[in-house]
Amino acid sequence: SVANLVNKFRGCLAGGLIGDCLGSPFEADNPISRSVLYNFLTKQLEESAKMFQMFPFTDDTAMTKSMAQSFIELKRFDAKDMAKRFSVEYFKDPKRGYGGNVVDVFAALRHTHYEYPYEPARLQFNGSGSYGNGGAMRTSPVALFGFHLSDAELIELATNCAKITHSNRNGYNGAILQCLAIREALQTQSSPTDHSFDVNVYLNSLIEKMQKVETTICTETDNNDSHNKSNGVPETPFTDKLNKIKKIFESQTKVNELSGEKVAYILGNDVSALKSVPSAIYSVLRGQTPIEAFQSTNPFVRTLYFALSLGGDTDTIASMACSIAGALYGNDLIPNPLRKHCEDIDLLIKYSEDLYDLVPNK
Ligand code: 8NA
Ligand code: MG
Ligand code: MG
Ligand code: MG
Repeated sequence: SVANLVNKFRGCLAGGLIGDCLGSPFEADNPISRSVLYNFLTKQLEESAKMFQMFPFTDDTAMTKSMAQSFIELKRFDAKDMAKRFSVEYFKDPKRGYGGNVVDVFAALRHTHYEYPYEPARLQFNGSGSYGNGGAMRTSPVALFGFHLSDAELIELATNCAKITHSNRNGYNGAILQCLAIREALQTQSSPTDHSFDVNVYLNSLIEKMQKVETTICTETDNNDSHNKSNGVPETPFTDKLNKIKKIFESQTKVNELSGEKVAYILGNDVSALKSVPSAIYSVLRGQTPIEAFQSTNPFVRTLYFALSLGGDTDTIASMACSIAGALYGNDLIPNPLRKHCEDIDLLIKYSEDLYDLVPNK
């Protein structure tokens, strides 16, 4: 059993919202100005602000909310219901900064009355499917709803949820990795005094699981395996990135040397899942030790700072990083001022508690 699991559930959805809302003003800044970022985050952490500027959420949270609502109302996974919620939400409120092509999936889903929830995504990009990070960015409700599932069951659920919009192997494998990273965080007990945890144990567990995912080839459902094999050996791009991260964290000197800009160069910071999910995970691990450019003793704040400092797809990378960090450290470690800046924070907290109530045998 995990101590204070409900606090971790709250931290996960609150963290994801905070990363999205506070990351979106920097989206596409490449590289991001260090002084602008320093001043921005310092201001949002101000306890005694007279007025808390409200930052709207973007597509990341809009889709996360639809996923959570579907699980909470049906108490099970239903692809048609989820597809319908994505699409209805998009047409109700389209200006949330959705990805350039995923909007075609929403239109096709509506056109076919959600009868074939996986078909439109399969047809994207001439049949190769989207490898964007849109499947990964919204996966936190899967990790919460599926908290009690076996790895195999959780992976299957994450895959089926992602494939409603992302049928490319790297698109849904990114969602699987993000989902596993959150579940692992929920199961990790950080120290109650200094919030430390064993980075190596955490990474090794993810590497072992992801290697299994990437070397197991599914046949009929996967429309792009042929693009991802050389000489019959499946490519393992996510596992390779995790191993790269592991190498970096073997030396604290190396970790201290690497600025956000350098990490973005090594791991990526764009809208593809492959070049954003590992970067989010890196940011969480980086939050374990002090950051010279932004002095904070709070590992959640350090994670947020570092994720933003990567530049590029900042809302999505910060959202994914902070949902993992929130799941690790719990809601109580998230500074109150940060949440006060975010649209719909109370609703996301409510959803996290509703999802917690659905976990059996706690
Ligand atoms: P998506 O499926 O439209 O993918 C996003 C983009 O990735 C596409 O528009 C393509 O440019 C590219 N792409 C994906 N798959 C392929 C492929 N097989 N071949 C060639 N190019 C490909 O949408 P998504 O849901 O994955 O996107 C999520 C991202 O979009 C998030 O960062 C989210 O915040 C949003 N976003 C919006 C803006 C904006 O200002 N509108 C900017 C960046 C990101
Ligand atoms: Mg967004
Ligand atoms: Mg189904
Ligand atoms: Mg984004």
